[in-house]
Amino acid sequence: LNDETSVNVCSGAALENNDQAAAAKLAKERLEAIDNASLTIGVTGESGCGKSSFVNALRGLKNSDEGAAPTGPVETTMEPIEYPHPDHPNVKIWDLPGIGTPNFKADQYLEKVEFEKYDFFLIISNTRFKENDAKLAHEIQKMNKKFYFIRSKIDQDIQNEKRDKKVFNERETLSLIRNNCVEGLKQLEIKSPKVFLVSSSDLHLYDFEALGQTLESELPEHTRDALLLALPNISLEAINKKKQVLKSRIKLYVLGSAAGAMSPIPGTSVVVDIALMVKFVKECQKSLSLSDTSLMRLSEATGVSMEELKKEIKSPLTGVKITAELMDAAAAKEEVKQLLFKMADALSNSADRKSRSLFYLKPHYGTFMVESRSPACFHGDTVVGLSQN
Ligand SMILES: Nc1nc2c(ncn2[C@@H]2O[C@H](COP(=O)(O)OP(=O)(O)OP(=O)(O)O)[C@@H](O)[C@H]2O)c(=O)[nH]1
Ligand SMILES: [Mg+2]
Repeated sequence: LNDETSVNVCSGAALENNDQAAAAKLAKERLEAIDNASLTIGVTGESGCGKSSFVNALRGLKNSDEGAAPTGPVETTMEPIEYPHPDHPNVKIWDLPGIGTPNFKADQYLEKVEFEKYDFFLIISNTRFKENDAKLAHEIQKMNKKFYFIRSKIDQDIQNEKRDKKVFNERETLSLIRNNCVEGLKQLEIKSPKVFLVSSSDLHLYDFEALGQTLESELPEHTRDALLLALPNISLEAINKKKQVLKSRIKLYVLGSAAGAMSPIPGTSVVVDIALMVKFVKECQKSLSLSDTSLMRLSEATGVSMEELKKEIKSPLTGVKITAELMDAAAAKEEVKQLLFKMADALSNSADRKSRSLFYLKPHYGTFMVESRSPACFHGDTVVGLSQN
């Protein structure tokens, strides 16, 4: 089930039977499944091709940042190392040693790096298509695992061509590089090889965005959304995708926040813990680089100062510490009440009109008190979910 359908099932079937507690339980289970979705990516290729630099870029870090995978002009990564995403630790990126190095000979490479544990591989190559690239692609395919081929350090190729050619055409250069990789892979009988040209120091240029789109279309829903939220905020499109994923979760959080707290007797008060609400807003903040730490990382990775970034960002969540008290205060604002009322209304509309339900909430020492009220009473209270009416 995707988020939309599972909410409809929750708020439809369960609410039609006037069983809000069951609806809330379903939503909570769905949220737990989202939390538990994890993705393990293996970044592989020859020594020095730029694997560790790409791992850092994927995690929104510069090579010089604290916690970044070590990089360098000589062989650096000697054993497989796991790098969880700093804001989304369920996305695990493994920086693998170079294939063909003395400790990781080509013929035993995949066994040694324990290939089974990766959901898919990113094969990195920084030169013309070579024997080890072919070996890796062939072996990964034999193991029934997926891979995407990344031609790295494109900025260097562009620079070299500019220096060496009288007439330089960037598009032709890029197409030449891409074709070389595609042809190399086709010779391995890989039908429609996926090749992406990337520069880890300038992710917004070339094919990084296209890599994100391909992964989005090919990954299963759970892991796809986990990855989408973790990808660096390098374009408006990336941010809008995140917005869609987060938006689709709002209804689940609204319903799920009431799990286990629904009153079995219609018309009596129940209490809803707002910890889940705080968790969701924090998730939005991290995914959109709005917390101070993620904003600082974005500033370092892009070279745009914190001040400039803050000037451009319109979100009221920018740099704010999200606490239960803050959520209480926010929920008391008139415009938030209106918004929450609309949400409650939209949710209850998905149930049978006859059993149409509204829950009314008011802040209560870090939790929300939920009470059944008639809609006429709503103006004095904070509305968050659904309730019997
Ligand atoms: N110009 C440019 N340099 C890059 C890029 N990616 C990596 N490099 C440089 O290439 C060198 C090797 O990069 P690493 O990321 O350490 O390569 P690696 O594949 O992890 O190397 P090993 O761990 O030794 O196998 C470093 O000096 C990086 O700064 C890139 O996209 N553009
Ligand atoms: Mg390395």
